[in-house]
Amino acid sequence: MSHDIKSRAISKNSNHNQTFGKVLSWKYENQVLEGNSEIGKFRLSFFENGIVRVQASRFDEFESNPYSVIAQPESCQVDFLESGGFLELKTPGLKVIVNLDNFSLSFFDQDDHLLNSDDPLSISWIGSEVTNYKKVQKGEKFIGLGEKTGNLNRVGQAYTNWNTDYFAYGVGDDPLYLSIPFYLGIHDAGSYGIFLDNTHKTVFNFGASTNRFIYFSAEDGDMEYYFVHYPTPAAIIEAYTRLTGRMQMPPKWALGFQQCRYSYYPDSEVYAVAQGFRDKKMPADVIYLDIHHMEAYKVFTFDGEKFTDPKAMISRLKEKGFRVVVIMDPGIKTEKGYLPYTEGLDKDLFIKYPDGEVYEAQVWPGWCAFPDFTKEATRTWWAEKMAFYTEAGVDGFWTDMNEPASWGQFTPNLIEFEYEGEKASHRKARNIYGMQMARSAQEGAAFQNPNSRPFVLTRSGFAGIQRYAAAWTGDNVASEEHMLAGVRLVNSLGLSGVSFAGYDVGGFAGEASKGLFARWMSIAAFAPFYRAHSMINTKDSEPWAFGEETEEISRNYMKLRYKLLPTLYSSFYSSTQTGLPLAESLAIQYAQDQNIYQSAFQNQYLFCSSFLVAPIESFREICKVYLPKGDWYYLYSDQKHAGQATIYQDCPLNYLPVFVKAGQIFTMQSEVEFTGAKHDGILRIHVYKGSEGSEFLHYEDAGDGFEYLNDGYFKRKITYSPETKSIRLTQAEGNYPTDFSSLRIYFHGFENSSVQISDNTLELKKENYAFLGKLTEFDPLPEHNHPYFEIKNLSFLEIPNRLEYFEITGLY
Ligand code: NBV
Repeated sequence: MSHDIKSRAISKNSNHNQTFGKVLSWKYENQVLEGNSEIGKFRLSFFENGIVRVQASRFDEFESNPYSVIAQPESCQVDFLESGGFLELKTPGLKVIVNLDNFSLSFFDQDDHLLNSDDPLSISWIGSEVTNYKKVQKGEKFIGLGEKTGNLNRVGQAYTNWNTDYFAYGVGDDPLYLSIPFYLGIHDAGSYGIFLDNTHKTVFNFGASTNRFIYFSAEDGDMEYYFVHYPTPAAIIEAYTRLTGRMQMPPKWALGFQQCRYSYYPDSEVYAVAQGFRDKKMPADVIYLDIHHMEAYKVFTFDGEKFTDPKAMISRLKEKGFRVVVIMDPGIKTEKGYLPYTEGLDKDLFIKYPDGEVYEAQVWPGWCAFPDFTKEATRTWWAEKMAFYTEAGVDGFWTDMNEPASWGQFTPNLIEFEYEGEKASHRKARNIYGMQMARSAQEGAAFQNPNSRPFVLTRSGFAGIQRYAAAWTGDNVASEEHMLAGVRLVNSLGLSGVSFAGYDVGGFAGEASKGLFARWMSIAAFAPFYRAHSMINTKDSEPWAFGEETEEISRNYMKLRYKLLPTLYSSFYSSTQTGLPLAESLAIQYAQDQNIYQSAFQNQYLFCSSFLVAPIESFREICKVYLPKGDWYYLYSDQKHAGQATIYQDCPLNYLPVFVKAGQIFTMQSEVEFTGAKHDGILRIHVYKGSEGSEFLHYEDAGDGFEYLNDGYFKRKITYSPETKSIRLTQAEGNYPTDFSSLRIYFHGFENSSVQISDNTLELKKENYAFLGKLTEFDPLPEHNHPYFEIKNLSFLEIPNRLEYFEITGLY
């Protein structure tokens, strides 16, 4: 089947559109269809029942991305048939029809509903740029694509994937720092996902300046995409993360509050800030060292004047329950005698021009060379260098400027990268560079501290970055619109495999008002990654720096975050197993509900499956919230609302609108100062009556280390079933001795005065609580009678956690 495709393709005039053309030959074998068209070759391979990879090239060899997809094709049953001018490939979940006339593809679900089809223009090239044109289905919406600004539904917008350092970006600007060419299409007949697996600059046009088609294109390389179909968006995201991998279990401290600043120095200031949290009784776990920790911005150095004894400083911080995360920029100062530079030269680890000269550009340290993280030897070397920080006691790593950024913001395309031995120019390697730096940081952390879970935070990345790092949305701005845009960015990252994500609370550039900061702290308590950060030369921005009211509100939501740790930790664990995000755009569970795409409601999301968070500007006192199907309880009063309705909700600054989904279960613990601090040993289980039940997987482990990969965990299912009117806790699995000695179950919305456990009837301690309507003190879910604010029908009973399993019945 070998044709001289290369010469054929290149001999043509490349300035006009060149379509893939008729299929001339084909062969089907073992889940793979391969063939040739008039100008190129193609391959369709099934990875599993609901995933097919499509490749089209004008060259003899397909070109591929060695970084993103880690899954191998699984064997699955594919029925193949040829009929007329068409080929049909069908698994139990997906059918693909190839039109031999123009290589246009159509995808159907198992019931023959059309999910997606190519425009007759199908795949074509203009010069090296390759594009796939697709028809728009009835009612089709497009969501995802990772860190992209704009609306939840991306219809009418076009986006570019080209990792870019963009200080103080606008809320509609593109491209930003991190690219994930994966989106979901949702329409009347169903949903699907497409992952364009090409690291070059790519474009996704969802109907900007054209009404004929949507398309995605790559500046160079092959057309290679994965078409994913399962019956729900959740199952599609699970499948996408089977391909590109999932987050690893982070250390528990990384779920706590993190305080950053560009930059805290000297060491006395770092202590003072850390102590501030303890004095103010605001729980916190992490403090950051930004670029001023270094001598002349040279990575792997400490400024000896500002930080006289980093090791002693870090160990003192640890005594207070603080971890230190340190920034690492890729640029290495080209200074004679500076070891990382001379070693990099000697070992040939830097990015070079094609003639072998080391590429240099300016960043913080001045002229710099850039480690080639697409080369294994460089990653290993960097990982070894990280001993400098880990020996001082640093626990986490923050990879910044890894787009890579440089002054001038315009990297020459001819520079060369190793790209795992394939060699690639900047055009192909740029988008993958940041992810490979994050990978190196993760490998370094693991290499230096083999018994600790790595924590890496990255600014830049590509599809699959979730395997190596958490991501934050870069240099946002202290504005109301940025606060809401950040929520959408994080939700969109979650649709694209990145569960562990957040934004700079308070806004990096500019200065937040008191109200804005308070609201941002409240919303971010419901973000997977919870960190405040701000720019050099702005006023103090710690949560106590904005006056009493802001301090109070911040503290309330920080405490709530820590009380919710059992739920958060369990949800992180679930996300490592499923790839589903912790902050779920409503489009995941309510994709077919048109209301959720409205601009007034598109920021709403479910957090840890139970909480519907309705982010709202700080200046509003009342807001419109859309509650999808089901019933919903207002978190602070248990007031119940019927779903599929818009409600008007009071949203004074101290109460962020949050609702609990009826039928859900979540867990809480007592207040703590930091994640590792001892709580009172009672696990509070909150159950909300609903017509649909749910299952909550309670998960615990040591919070760090790798014993959990053996049997060092404690997990059990807590199920609420309205059909059997029961709550059931299964027998715990694993060998981790749970941190909780007793359980307390809170019933929300039930009318019982007693419940049955096995044969015993237990009286519920039911008080006749009254909602007094005055939200003067913040205590969602109060445990004791409270003078101003109480929850109706709140009752509890305590039972030992060691019971094999138990069931509570007779709930009504
Ligand atoms: O290292 C300084 C900053 C950092 O604080 C910020 O979070 C990064 O996004 N960094 C960018 C470099 C310069 C910003 C103006």
